[in-house]
Amino acid sequence: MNRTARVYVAGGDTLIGAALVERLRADGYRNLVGTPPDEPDLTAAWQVEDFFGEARPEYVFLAAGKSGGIRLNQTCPADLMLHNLLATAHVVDCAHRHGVTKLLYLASSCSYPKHAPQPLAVESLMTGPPEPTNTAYATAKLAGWQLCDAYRQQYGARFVTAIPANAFGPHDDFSPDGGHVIPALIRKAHEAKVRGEPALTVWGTGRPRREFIFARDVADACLFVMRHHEGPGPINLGGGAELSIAELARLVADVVGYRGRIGFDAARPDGMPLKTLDSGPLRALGWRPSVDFLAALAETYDWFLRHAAPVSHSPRLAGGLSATPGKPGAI
Ligand code: GFB
Repeated sequence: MNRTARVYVAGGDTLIGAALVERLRADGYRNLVGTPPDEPDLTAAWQVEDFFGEARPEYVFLAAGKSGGIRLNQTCPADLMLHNLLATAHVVDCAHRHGVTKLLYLASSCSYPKHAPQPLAVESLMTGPPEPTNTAYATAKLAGWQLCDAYRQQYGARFVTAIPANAFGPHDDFSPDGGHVIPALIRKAHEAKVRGEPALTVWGTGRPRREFIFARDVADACLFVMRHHEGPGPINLGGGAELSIAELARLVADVVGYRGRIGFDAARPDGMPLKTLDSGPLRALGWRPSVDFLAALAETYDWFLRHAAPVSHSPRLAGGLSATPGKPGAI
């Protein structure tokens, strides 16, 4: 993939998509097409068709598709599944018909069977049901993987699939209800600190364990996979930072500077008890994550403060004035 190639990051405004656009620009890729705000509505087939006809991308990173944390998966399974199925089908089919050289599709670790052996190896995909809290989204991501493989089988398309661990970083969704655990806890710990609350409540028992990967490392791994992995079969992108939710909550509180008590709401779902990836194949190809986990948490908090923190959290404005007229204390 040379630096003059026309490269399209589908979902350039997503957590991983934004990191990919930043990385490609930093690496001197001058012909990025369809970057926000010029991206078509991927749920509208005619818009995707027109875009591919005009922009004629040679390489595609398919990072598009709505996603969210455990709660959003429970409250909006139809939205998440439909958006991912439509966006993926439209981009993969257009990529084929418009002669894209290579496409990298980003699936999700929640597609693994809930009780598969750990760390999760790609051979265990579709050997059992996924975690019930995210079955719809997980199924859409499995369909995306199978669709890429089907185009490979029928047309010899160089469409490969990568499965990242739980990603986090700048451009994440910091909404306390819909976001993933790291951005949600950063927001909650920050708000608890600003309001001087004695305790921070974490969902679930705190016992589940997750492997996390920083978005910038995911972008780095995606470029590596685009250059060095041809499949068949998907490849895991593990970040190597594995810890319990209770340990994570303590680290986030430290990074944010929250000194209060941490409590657990066991009435909330834990989801998968353990979710770690077997990244042996990627390591064997020579890729390793490079960003230290604690430094990545601190950078993510800093990004939150500069881009997503409620303005009303400055002590002078608390309790009344807001950035959005008529909506007290909201952004
Ligand atoms: O990040 P998260 O929503 O994703 O939750 P999953 C991880 C763990 O953190 C769960 C706990 O055990 C949650 O109960 N947790 C504690 C919290 N406090 C919070 C909080 O304030 N917000 C959130 N969100 N979690 C997702 C899938 O599963 O993984 C998605 O639902 C996607 O579809 C994503 O695949 C990568 O790891 O449980």
